Amino acid sequence: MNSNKKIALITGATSGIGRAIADIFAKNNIQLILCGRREERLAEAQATLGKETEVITLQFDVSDKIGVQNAINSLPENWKNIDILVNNAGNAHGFSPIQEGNLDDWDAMLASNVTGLLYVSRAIMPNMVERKAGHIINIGSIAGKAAYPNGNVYCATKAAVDTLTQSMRLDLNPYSIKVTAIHPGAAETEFSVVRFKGDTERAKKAYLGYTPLCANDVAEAVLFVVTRPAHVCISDMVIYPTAQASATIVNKTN
Ligand code: NDP
Ligand code: 8X3
Repeated sequence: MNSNKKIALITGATSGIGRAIADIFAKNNIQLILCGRREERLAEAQATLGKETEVITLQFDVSDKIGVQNAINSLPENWKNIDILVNNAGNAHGFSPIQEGNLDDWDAMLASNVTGLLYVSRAIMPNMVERKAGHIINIGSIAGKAAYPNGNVYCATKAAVDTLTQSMRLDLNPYSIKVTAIHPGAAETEFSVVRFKGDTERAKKAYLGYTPLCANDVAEAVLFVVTRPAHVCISDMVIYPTAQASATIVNKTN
């Protein structure tokens, strides 16, 4: 434990964008609280990144109200002052027209992408308010900026992330807490495998014929926003792959 280093809590640190943020934070002298449901992935991340910085892990589902609060309460005293919260956990489940939507998929998306973000933030914000310091980064999506066919509930959850980010910035303004949303376009992670329920062939097709973002492209943006001077808050950042102009317009070369 090094009291000169910042402490970051990252949700969804077991894969994709969250893991890339953990990697880049570790290289930049930030202590890590890594969160996710898959324990073996958390253990691997701790073993690997523990060589570069101090790391602890918390295993919980962001949509479990009690589980979230218990996990945050369980932090050792010298880890409780979280400087950076990255609300990254989330996924799309399914890809159907709204009239054919699967109710369990809807529940899962609302639970992880909206309710979970709220529960984790609610557990951490009071400490930031008390210290009049902190930075919250919410990972939204271009899906929250404009709906696309079959995106329906996923798009709505990310529009909620966009609005909640604005609300947080307003309510936390008196306490000098920075609030940022980062909205990536297509990034090749486990995202499409989850959306298409383990159909890896279909997931791969989402990234064929162009160069999508990689998780590290988003992580570099997160590192940029958390390393601005105290008086600078990047409030909203949209990041597309160069080939993509909207969720549905992608310049495919083959
Ligand atoms: P991944 O599927 O690779 O990662 C999702 C992460 O979220 C995993 O670490 C998973 O961990 C965690 N997670 C999901 N549900 C829960 C839950 N209920 N409780 C706790 N953790 C959960 O996808 P990405 O890295 O791409 O996604 C990260 C974020 O980026 C998401 O919010 C996504 O919506 C957003 N995004 C992704 C884009 C893309 O094209 N990939 C573009 C725009 C935004 P575990 O399963 O271990 O719990
Ligand atoms: C993930 C990007 O375009 O598949 O949020 O919704 S998209």
